[in-house]
Amino acid sequence: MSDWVPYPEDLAARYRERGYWTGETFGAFLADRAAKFADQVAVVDDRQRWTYRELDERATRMAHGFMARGISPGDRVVVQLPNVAEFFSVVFGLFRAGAVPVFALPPHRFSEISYFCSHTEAVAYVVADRFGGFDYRTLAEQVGVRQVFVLGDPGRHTALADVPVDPAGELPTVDSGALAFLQLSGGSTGVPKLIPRIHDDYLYSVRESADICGLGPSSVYLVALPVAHNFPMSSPGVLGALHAGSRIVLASAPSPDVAFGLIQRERVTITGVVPPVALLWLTAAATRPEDLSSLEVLQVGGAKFAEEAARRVGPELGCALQQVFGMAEGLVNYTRLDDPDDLVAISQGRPISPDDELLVVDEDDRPVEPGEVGHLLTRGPYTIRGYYRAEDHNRVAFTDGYYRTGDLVRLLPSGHLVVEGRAKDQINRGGEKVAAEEVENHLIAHPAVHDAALVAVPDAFLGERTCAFVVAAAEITGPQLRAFLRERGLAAYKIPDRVEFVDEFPHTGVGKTSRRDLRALLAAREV
Ligand code: OOB
Repeated sequence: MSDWVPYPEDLAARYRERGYWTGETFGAFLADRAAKFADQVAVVDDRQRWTYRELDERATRMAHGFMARGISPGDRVVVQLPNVAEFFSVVFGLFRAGAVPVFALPPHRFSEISYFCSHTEAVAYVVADRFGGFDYRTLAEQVGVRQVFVLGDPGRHTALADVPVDPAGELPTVDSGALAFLQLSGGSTGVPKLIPRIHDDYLYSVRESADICGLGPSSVYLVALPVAHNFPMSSPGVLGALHAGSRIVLASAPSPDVAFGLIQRERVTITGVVPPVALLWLTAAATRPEDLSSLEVLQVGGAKFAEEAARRVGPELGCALQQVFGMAEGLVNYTRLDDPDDLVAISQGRPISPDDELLVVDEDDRPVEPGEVGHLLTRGPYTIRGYYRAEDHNRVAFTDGYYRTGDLVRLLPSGHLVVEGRAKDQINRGGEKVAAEEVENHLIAHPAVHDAALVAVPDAFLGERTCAFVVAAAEITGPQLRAFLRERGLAAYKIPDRVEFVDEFPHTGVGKTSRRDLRALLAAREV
């Protein structure tokens, strides 16, 4: 059995015929744009400013360095870097060496990283020495992967700066239909799912996204969210920016303190944020001194953006709003820059491609009446056909090649979608996805926990927060349980915001724990 599910041959042929899949690979993509935009600035962070040519040269050096250190084509390498310029030299270096980056996010800890390493049989792990007060070298030691490359002070590991600079040997030829990288799914299951993307499918979405978002050589894209997330990576994100010859500006945090200064200094034209960040920016813009007049487009996505807030963006930030409803599995919807304001305020956009196939169905997979709310299923030229090494789960997550998104949507006559809710056991904590079962498994591992259920609690700022309901088997407190989860190395955003104890769980007709009743119980406890 192969590690990932390829596109059916007839569809792959169609996607090539229609010019969606062009045969370009990430390594060649950067070389081509570097030739076109050589002396333009490609990447800016707190310490550095690289032109396209410099970025290209650094990526090639990294590729040779990784190969000299024994990284071979097809090898998986977990990359966990903050928003720094070296993210690009590392990732494109790996692409050129034919290796497969596995994109972890900075908040991930032992629980997530050790799983990514073991599930992908990663041969190396790339980290920064410290970020956000956390020492990633210690984590690297606990994880115990074969090779660790460190940006900054390497401690006992290898410094990224020390990989050999002498180009030795040939770089491999990479197939555009090969696995390019693995990205994380928000997930709803006990362990995180990894998403296999190929060069052909991802670069198609990148080119179209750059076009839809109007990127060009004079655009400046601010990376406000963690760069390895699918939204800032490709919607149109940093890859869209590189495609179009735009400048990428990396922010170490999305807070107005950091981001507004960068918008003013670099004359940022477009950025993408999650709804809570957009709310913070709306509040801050009224009083902060920075000049945000260069900003043309604020993209908001990752979670539902309330209509009232959406209507404030134009008047209060002086730029256009673009809503983005995407998923790392593939499908991305955008409101278009020429859509009427009223549509942009209420809708989460329409798909990138004319070949994105969308079904809106009821509980029995029958299409709902036009305009009714139903489950969104999708397949198309950049939506995966299965998760990486997840044969059993793929049988439930995909039907006839359609990915079951777990989102409840309504389709407008214009082809735009309105996200109305969710049917998956996931909590969307301001764009950060928490799989209920994953956290429940960690809670149940505590000897004083008989049973646990994680549910969403509505929250004015984040949209949702998490509450863990626990049936205790022995004396235990909420703070003790939260500390237990931290000790197990669970990312901070997955630690329950609240812990509530109950004597037993309400059950549904079929005997499953009823999350709906638990949410109602919580609402009742609040009054
Ligand atoms: C983006 O990607 P993921 O993989 O972190 O999360 C995907 C899920 C969707 O299935 C949906 O449940 C939710 O996040 N979501 C939204 C949304 N955008 C994403 N729910 C309501 N409104 C929206 N605008 O989150 C992502 C990937 C690419 C671009 C943008 C977001």
